[in-house]
Amino acid sequence: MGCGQSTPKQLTVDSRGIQHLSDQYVEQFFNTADAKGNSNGKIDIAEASGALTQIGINIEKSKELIQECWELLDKEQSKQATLAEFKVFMYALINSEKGNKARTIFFLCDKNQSGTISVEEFKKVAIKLNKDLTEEQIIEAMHEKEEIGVEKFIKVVTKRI
Ligand SMILES: [Ca+2]
Ligand SMILES: [Ca+2]
Repeated sequence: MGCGQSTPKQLTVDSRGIQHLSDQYVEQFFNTADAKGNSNGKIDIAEASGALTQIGINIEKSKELIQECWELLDKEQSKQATLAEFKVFMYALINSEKGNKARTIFFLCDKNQSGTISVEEFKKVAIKLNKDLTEEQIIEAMHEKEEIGVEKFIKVVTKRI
């Protein structure tokens, strides 16, 4: 299960097997890290990594995954994350697996942490991952469902057409 093998008290696992960090913990961590730095309402990857260590993630072992996750999130390459971005970063990271980019992208898109993403979000990311995927194929894959889970998402986006 991703890089969060142990289950520290800040982590909970829902019925789908998806891990969640308490909002309170993430916010507290963010504010403390930002206050130690320049209090500009943003933290950088080094500051963010402190939270990973606290919840038992080995930063050295997960280096590539952290880098990939951060790069996917930080589209303007500002090297800084707001609280909202940091929340998504942590959520995606604790549920990611090394070498499974589709999985990381899914969780980065699942901003409300429901474990599913909508058709609109799905279209955005699926096309990014697999340029051969047409809108019709995406809609067909959704079977008119409004939301799609991670297993189904990976199956569709990694399918070679
Ligand atoms: Ca800062
Ligand atoms: Ca969602």
